Amino acid sequence: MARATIALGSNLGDKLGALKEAAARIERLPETRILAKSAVYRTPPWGMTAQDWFANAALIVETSLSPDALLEACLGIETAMGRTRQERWGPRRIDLDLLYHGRSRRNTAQLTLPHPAIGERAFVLIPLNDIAPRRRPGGASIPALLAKLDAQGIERIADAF
Ligand code: A4P
Ligand code: MG
Repeated sequence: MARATIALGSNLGDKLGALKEAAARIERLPETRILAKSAVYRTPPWGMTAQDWFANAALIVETSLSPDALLEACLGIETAMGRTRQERWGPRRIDLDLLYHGRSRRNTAQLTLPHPAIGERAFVLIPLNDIAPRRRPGGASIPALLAKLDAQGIERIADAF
């Protein structure tokens, strides 16, 4: 069994509904249960800014799925929820990023762990802080990382999903 952390994002249609549906689908994965969920945040679009705002959140699971199997399962949930891959960073009903899987470290074309961009994105760090405040992505505390980022316009919109 390992603990894994997943970041969720949605910026199409019923965003909070999409986060809830994704969590329900994660809960139904074999040998996987959710241990903790963050609050839900409204975040300005990052990367490709000419798109709607995102609802972002994060959760921790306990799972016996391997990193590759869990990534595969997450990509399967994205597809089942109607995500079609078009432009990079473009609009999506659901995006699931694997932030951590136990102590796994790897860098392959398929999967990089820990996720390489955690420390650069307030929309990931703020939900992560709800469920894992002692994490130190890249060796720095979450507050220290956030102090260097633009977290303007990020707003808590729901206590749970
Ligand atoms: N991949 C490698 N490592 C991982 C990992 N740790 N977790 C590979 C998940 N996937 C990983 O991802 C492309 C490939 O990355 C996957 O097939 C997997 O094998 P993708 O989800 O198809 O592509 P993407 O999401 O369009 O690109 P990318 O670079 O992952 O974008 P991001 O970083 O996910 O950014 N603004 C706000 N406010 N909130 C957001 O959530 N999200 C994005 C997408 C842009 N702007 C945003 C938000
Ligand atoms: Mg992604």
